[in-house]
Amino acid sequence: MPSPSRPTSEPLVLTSTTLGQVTGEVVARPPVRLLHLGLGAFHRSHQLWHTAASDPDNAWGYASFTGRSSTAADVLAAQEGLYTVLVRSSDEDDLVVIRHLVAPSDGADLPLLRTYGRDPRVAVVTLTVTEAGYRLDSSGRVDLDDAATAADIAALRAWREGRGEPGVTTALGRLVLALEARMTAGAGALTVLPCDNMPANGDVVARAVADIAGAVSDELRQWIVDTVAFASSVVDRITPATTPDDLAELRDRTGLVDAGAVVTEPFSEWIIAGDFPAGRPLWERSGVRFVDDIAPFERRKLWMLNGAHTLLAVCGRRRGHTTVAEAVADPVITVQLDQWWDTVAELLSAPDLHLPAYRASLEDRFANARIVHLLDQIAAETTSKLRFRVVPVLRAERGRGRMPEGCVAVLATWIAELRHGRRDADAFRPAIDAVLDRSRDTATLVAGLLELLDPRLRADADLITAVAAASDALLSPLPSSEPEGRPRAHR
Ligand code: CS2
Repeated sequence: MPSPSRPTSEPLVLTSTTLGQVTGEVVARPPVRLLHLGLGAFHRSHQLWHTAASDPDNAWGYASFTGRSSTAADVLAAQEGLYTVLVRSSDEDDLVVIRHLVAPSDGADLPLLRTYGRDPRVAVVTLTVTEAGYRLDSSGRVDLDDAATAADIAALRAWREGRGEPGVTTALGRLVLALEARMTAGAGALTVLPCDNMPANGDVVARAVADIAGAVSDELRQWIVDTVAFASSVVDRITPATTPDDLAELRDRTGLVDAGAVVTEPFSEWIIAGDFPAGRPLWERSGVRFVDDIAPFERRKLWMLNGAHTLLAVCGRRRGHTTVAEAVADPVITVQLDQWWDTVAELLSAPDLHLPAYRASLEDRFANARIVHLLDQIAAETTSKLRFRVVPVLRAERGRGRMPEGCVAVLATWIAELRHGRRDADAFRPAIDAVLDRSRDTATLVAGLLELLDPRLRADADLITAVAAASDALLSPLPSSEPEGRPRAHR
């Protein structure tokens, strides 16, 4: 019996064959010379986009590993790693199919990771694992007592002693595993290039990797310190989670089904400082800047953009807003935002920062309502984010003897929302719950939560008083009964 034929109108999945049919070209793919940990939407809209835009000769392909879930790798592998970046300005969409994701891979596939680690042609490992993904303590060091990190160290030790496959789960544990494979193979130097929103991210990761490796073996630690280059980078491109509507729209426009597509804004920035002993793509062809001193650019981006984002997520949601564009259309929020930017701008002093233009461009970018950037997405991992985005501004201001209203407002609102029972995804949730449960008065509660952000804040009695008063002022009258779930000692 003949098999039923597919209806001709059924859209085809994006692959090199279907793309070739649509464009009439043979779709060439580069060899793998770049590794990535954290195959999410941002990696697709940023590092992969820049690599594709700067590599007309197809010399630099990526093998990119997912984090905790294999979903993105499964989806992209079914499309041979091809996917579309939909660049969405305030009035039009531009589409580009990226061919540089050669091996979308499951992060749990450790033998594959080791294979790439051993390959001397691999020259750079980039990371986008989120601030919380590094599992740092409040002093910025990797927390070796953290259960997952400790388990990885034990697994890496057992692996070096020849006892079975290592079941390593953390991003840094996997990075150390790849480096161990490289050392053992004698494959030579490469560069680790973190692309997460942390100041001095190269130095932070270098120290964390050395600490983990040192707990595994002195030889490994020494090899890493002597051989591996750690570069720092500032990355910027607003990339909200792709929605089913985006995918449907794309299918209607191209006739191809692309479940790996990402939507992003036209703006993109990548600033890098560091050495590349094994080479790198000519990323500058796509506008990437290489600088000697990255610190001023880090502060500008983390404080002006990310700090403002966290302010919008915390204070905007409290006012009932759902997206960034909605929040910045609210005059109450714009007053807070302007106050925040004024404070930050005063602290940023370096030539070359072009602050008025930078701020004006942020206003435009945030107001682009065609980029549906959910405040809930930004609110994930607020504790880690506050550490890098708000606390440095707060400490600089307190050091000058000032009580920065913008910082106090964000912290007080964050705390008021926690007291109201808001539960966003946060690696520090157990610690937050412990503080909420044990604190009998607002000042103790505020001191405990500020201590999670930076232990030095606990000693600042004036700050605690200011945040506690602002937080109390935000609390609506207590509900008559306990909310469902866990009982709360204090709110
Ligand atoms: C955002 C960032 O979710 C967040 O915390 O602040 O992802 C932001 O969109 C990017 O850093 C923009 O470059």
